[in-house]
Amino acid sequence: MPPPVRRLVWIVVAAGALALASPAFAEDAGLTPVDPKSPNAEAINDTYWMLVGVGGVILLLVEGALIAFMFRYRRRRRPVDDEGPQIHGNTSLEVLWTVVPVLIVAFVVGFVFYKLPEVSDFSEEAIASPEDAALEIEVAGRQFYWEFRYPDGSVTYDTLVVPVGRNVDVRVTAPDHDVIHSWWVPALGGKIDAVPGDPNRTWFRADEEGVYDGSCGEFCGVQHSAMRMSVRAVAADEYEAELERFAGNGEEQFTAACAKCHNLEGPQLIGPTLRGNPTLADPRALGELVRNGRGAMPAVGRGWSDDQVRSLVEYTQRFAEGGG
Ligand code: HEC
Ligand SMILES: [Cu+2]
Repeated sequence: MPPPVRRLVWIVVAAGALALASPAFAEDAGLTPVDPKSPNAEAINDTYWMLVGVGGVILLLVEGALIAFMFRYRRRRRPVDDEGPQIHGNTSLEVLWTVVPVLIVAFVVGFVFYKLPEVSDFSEEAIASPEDAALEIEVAGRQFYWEFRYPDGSVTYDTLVVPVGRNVDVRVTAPDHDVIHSWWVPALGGKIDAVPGDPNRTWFRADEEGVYDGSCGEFCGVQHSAMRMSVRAVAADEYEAELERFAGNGEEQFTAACAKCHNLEGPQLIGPTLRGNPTLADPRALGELVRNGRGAMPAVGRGWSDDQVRSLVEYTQRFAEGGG
């Protein structure tokens, strides 16, 4: 090889090694999906591994043949302008390389369509009694937090509490004045967009107790990266108590809806540091501010009920005086 080509080869090899090293050393090796903990996530995971398998076999065959042919048919001492044998047509080979890819594609498509219903709908037949009925949750993606409404009217922020082993019917939307977000809890299934005015629907059933992390999967503004959430799957008999712990909890509400832009103490984030601000103790002024926004502050609480403003003030009023 002439020296410039050799140098180029080394640069490509070194860059490739560096590029692969970062995912390899990432926390969870970076390349594989998280362990699925819900039937729909399992179906997605099965599809992923099927594609990795099919793609991997094709990669090995094609690259293996390429490398083998490079050695087998290299020039050796033949002159550069030596012509190889001229071959015209080979019917059985041509039929083979047409039929085999068609079969592979048919297999991939068939597999995906077989798994698809599991990803998108929960099976109503699995619901034997009213207690097994799906828990319907209204999810609103908002700048820059998640608001969860439960059948009993409870509201939680950035934390969704569910009983383990029960179907959860997730109705995902965003308020009309908001932007598009995307619901995404990898261990509990795929992404689904939260579109203003156009509700979407997905589901999950947590197989194990635990806390499953998720985040907004659609760039939605300045604090998009802070728009994280978690699903807490708890034993059925602890569900009520756990929901009560989070529902209407002003501290959770502040952390989700306000703290992404405001410190109570310390440096200014997107908005001013809030300790000592008298608005924090004034339900009318604070309600007015969060429902309408001001200047660069979006209307993070547009549509909030009086109860929601009250739970927030109950928590924030202690910071209005600079003490606390
Ligand atoms: C997306 C970022 C963001 C979020 C979320 C946010 N704010 Fe703000 N906030 C701001 C900005 C920016 C300002 C400065 C507004 C201006 O331009 O006057 C501000 C101003 C304020 C002020 C001071 C108003 C004044 O003039 O005294 C208060 C109080 C306040 N926010 C409370 C809250 C509360 C409570 C929440 C949660 C319900 C919240 N903010 C959520 C960005 C945000
Ligand atoms: Cu978002």
